[in-house]
Amino acid sequence: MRLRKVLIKLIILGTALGLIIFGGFKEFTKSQKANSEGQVNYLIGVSHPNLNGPWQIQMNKEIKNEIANHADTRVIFTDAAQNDEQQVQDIQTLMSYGIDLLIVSVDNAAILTPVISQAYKKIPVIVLGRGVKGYDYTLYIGSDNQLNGKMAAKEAIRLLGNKRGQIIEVKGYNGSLQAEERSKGFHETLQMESSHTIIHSITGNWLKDKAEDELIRLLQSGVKPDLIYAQNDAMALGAYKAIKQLGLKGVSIIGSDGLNEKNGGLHLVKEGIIDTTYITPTGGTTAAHYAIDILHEARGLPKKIILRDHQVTINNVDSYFKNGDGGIVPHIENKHKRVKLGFAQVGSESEWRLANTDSIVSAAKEAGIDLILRNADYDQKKQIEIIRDFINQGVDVIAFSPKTESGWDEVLQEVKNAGIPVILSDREINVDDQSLFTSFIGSDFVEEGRRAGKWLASVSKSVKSPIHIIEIEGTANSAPAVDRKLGFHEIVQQDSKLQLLKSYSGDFTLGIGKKLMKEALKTYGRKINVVYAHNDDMALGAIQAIEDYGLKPGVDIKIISIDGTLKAFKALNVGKMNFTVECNPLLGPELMKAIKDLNNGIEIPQKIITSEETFDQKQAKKEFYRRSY
Ligand code: GYE
Repeated sequence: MRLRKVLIKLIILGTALGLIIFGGFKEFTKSQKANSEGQVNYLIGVSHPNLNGPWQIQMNKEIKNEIANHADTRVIFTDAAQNDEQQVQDIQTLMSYGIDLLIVSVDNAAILTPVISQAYKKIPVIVLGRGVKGYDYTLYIGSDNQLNGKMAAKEAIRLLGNKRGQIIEVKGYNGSLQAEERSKGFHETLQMESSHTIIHSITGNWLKDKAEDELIRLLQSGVKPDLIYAQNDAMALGAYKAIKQLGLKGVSIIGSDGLNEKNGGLHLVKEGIIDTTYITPTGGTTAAHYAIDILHEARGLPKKIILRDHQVTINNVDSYFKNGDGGIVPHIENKHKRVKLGFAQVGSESEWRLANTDSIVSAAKEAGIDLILRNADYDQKKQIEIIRDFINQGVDVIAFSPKTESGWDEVLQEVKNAGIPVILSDREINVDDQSLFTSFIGSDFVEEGRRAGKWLASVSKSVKSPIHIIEIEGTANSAPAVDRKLGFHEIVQQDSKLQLLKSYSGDFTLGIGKKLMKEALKTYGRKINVVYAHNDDMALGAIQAIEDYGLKPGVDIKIISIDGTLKAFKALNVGKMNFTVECNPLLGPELMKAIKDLNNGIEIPQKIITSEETFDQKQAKKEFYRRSY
């Protein structure tokens, strides 16, 4: 069988080489020629929407250079030249060549998502740089585009000063999620924090010439902007050329990408052609790294890698020229001694939390990292004190699971002043200054809430009468509670028969879950059809209260929960719970890997989002024996 597969691959290689000669496909990397005699184990296909953009070309270069280090791996690139249908075809053709993994960057998410979901059913898929709708992929690598837009808006406010500014927005490609998300971040922040107005929003398709032409047309109609926000540097250069041609003065220009090459953002800022850009890593090298890991079936791989964008103005551009596109990377001083990690654990409130603590302790031991783990007993003040102690103890890195989203600015500023990198573990925070932490490792809680809502919507399709829901929320103002509520209601509100009776504010413990359910039963009794609990422990408490009340949990009242702990699987197995959404507590290995990278001066992603499943009673039966927490 294996020989037959290698033979097929060699035939494909022969054909593809033929195609190259006829220019059907972009190119193979040099190393392929060299190894065509050697063992070919893997074939990667890379599909681009448009390869004439400097950013996409940089992405390719990085992938090629990285894959060239793996003699048994070949890569084929395709370029759809900004034709969405062509890109759909390219992916189908790559699939027909039996590629083992697809890397794809997308312009038009709506048109490309279906063919990518199809591919994902068969092989691993890495979505790179520009996203797709939904979650049908193995790994997404890219920037937080909404945050990119938000940063650009804050910069526009800084550049415009007190003037009531008139802004023109030059968007990327219509239908591109990247363009939409940047625009959303830009508009929302501008509205919330200023009285500047976006007078026009035009589309430049990420291209210099198109942006230039569109702007000339607009400016010739007498429009006088104070600032132009272009969603990439190519279009920002087009904007510069347009205003120059029409002799306009004093117009600020913001771009994004920040490449270190001729007409790249770093040079445009240095030469004063544009005011600001954002270094947006292409993720090419990271994608190639993970592609190799995936092909070699590495375990514990994340679902999303969010790369950090760096703002560049005339004030700091030189540091980027000197230190390369990462600029000054937060790193650990005196990197050769054993790393000392201070971990401020939030508490021991749930089964999930206990598994999380174990994972951190064992992973630190395995990684040879000196761990000081202190427990804040679910008290934010105590957690802040523990972090201050870590500064005084001179630890190299601080990591913690923030009890709530707010109240961290002051102590994190002290940590930053002490030059100690901070990694957020499992829960995010709300801070204006994103440089107060280096990275976040954890789950997408909004998506977890959506999955709970989607299950309820799917099992209630045939039901005509109203379905009454009780929600038991986690700790108020904590990231999991805020986001799991958001995601659940985003789905539930789409179906009028799914009706929320009441939301109770809990704290992720079994005891409170039981107490609040008792209260709900006293008020609503048999009217309750569904309980949505933000974690398993509260759900298990609710189950006890329902049984005490004389009803059958899982039968008379459906139980939906989040975490996916062993105790929840036991309840699913005996039919007392109906559905649980996994939230992975085993964050230790990913955290230690990030700390080691920091110790080696490697820039770590802004966010590492874990990969997670969902389990109904049937699926839980299959998975039960493999559950480790
Ligand atoms: O769901 C819950 C714990 O922050 C993700 O906190 C974590 C949550 C988890 O108490 O069980």
